[in-house]
Amino acid sequence: MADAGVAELLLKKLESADSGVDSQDVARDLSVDHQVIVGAVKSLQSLGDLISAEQRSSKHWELTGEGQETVEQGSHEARVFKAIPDDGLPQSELMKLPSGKVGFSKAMSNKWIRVDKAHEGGPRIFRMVETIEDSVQEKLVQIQKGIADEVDEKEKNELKKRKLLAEVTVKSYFITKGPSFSTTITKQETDLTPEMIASGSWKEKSFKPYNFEALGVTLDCGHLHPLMKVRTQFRQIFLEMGFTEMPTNNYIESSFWNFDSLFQPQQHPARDQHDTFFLSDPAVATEFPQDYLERVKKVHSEGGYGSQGYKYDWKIEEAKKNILRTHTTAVSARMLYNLAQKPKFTPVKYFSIDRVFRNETLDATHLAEFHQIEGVVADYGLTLGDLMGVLHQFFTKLGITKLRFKPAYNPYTEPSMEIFSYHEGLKKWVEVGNSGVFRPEMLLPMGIPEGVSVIAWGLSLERPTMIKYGINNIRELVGHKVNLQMVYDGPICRLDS
Ligand code: FB9
Repeated sequence: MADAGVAELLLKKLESADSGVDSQDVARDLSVDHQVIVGAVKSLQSLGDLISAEQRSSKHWELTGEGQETVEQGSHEARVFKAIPDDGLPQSELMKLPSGKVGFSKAMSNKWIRVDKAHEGGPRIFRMVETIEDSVQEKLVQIQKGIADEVDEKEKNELKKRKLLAEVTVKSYFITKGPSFSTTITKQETDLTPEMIASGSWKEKSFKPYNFEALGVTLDCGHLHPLMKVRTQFRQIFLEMGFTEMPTNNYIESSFWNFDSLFQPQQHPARDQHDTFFLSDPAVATEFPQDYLERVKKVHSEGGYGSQGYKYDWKIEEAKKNILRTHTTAVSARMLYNLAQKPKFTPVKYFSIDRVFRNETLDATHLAEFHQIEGVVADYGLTLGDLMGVLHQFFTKLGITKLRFKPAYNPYTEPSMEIFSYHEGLKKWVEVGNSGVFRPEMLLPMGIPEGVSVIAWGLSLERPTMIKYGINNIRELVGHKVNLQMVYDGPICRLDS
């Protein structure tokens, strides 16, 4: 039966009804599935106010399959009673009957049967009464006839426990005439054509109302990964703050720029295999600014610029080793060195957001690589207060306003601070980054002028992304196990709300 036909039949039933009709009743009258009537209701509602439909649900009792079998064959206990001849039945035989186990215990509790355990040949079952009244079957017959009210709730629940009866919730619509009720369905136009306007025929036509709730057609197009959406937001924040993006398109870095230029000693644990990925080919870098390299060697091994240095035998072989960069601070070092080569120092604000690699223990929130976000400001006379100020400005744009700073240690910054923010959801302070003032032993060998200080901070891209997108395991965000549907469905990112 076509939906349009069903819809018109529904309207005709409604016309003759006193108040309204129930969709379940209509489905029964028309011998169609209830969902067909629901479809007709929805299509009539989309045409305007022809009908009103109010969802309701009702409960009623229905016999289960076993309940139906009991109506036809009697209860299990009645079938057991009827199976016992006058001279009794071995218990072992009785238990083989389909109703044996359930019927035996019920018949015993009804005192319909007894067991003679001393009987020769083994326990034997005998009837205790001449006739029985199968009340279970009688109640189910009453319920089946629709006179369930004569069976009290306690008895119904008893039958429900025996899985002979089930309480079924039925959802339906109570349908009434709408303000624009009509038994005929006029086709609704979806387009206003030039012909309609010219002829004036539009005046007699009804137009389908706009559905402003309709979702746009999903385009079969590319999709940005959530990390890239959040990166764009962070990039926007830095650009608004007047920062310039650093060129980070070199995952491979020499140990010199990644560690030595940052005054990180060659025996520092972060520089060995268990923390860093070393390249086998090309294993070493060969081009360095020689004069600068000599100054780095000297400040590590002998000190200088007011520093006593680390007093160890600095080796060029260590510095030449190629690695996957462990932080984007290596790029910051290159940028600051280039800045120092210019004839005149000018204050700068740099930022970077790119991948870094660490040979670390993997867990639900840490992989061997992540995206580091880094901000750097170089100017005369910058202080820790300036660093705190720029951090408040930066994190406020993320919607993070309550910050606390905790003294920390980095090989290349002094002082250093871990950055904490109060998480309203978790009701606790969580680490949101690290920061510090680059050491003179890093800046002065580059040629950065005395009096210029450089403040910097860093955080990861993955942590805020996981929080904003409600992802608990980093493997759901990046890696070969990512469900691409998550990428397709991911909403745009707004970091400040
Ligand atoms: O990102 C981190 N946490 C974070 C950041 C933002 C955020 O936003 C909320 C939604 C609004 C939430 C959380 N952290 C730094 C803190 C922790 O996640 C930490 O466990 C993991 N850290 C990474 C390094 O772990 C090996 C995050 C990563 C990190 C840490 C330090 C730096 C960069 C990244 C740095 C630096 C630095 C310091 C001085 C000078 C220059 C750079």
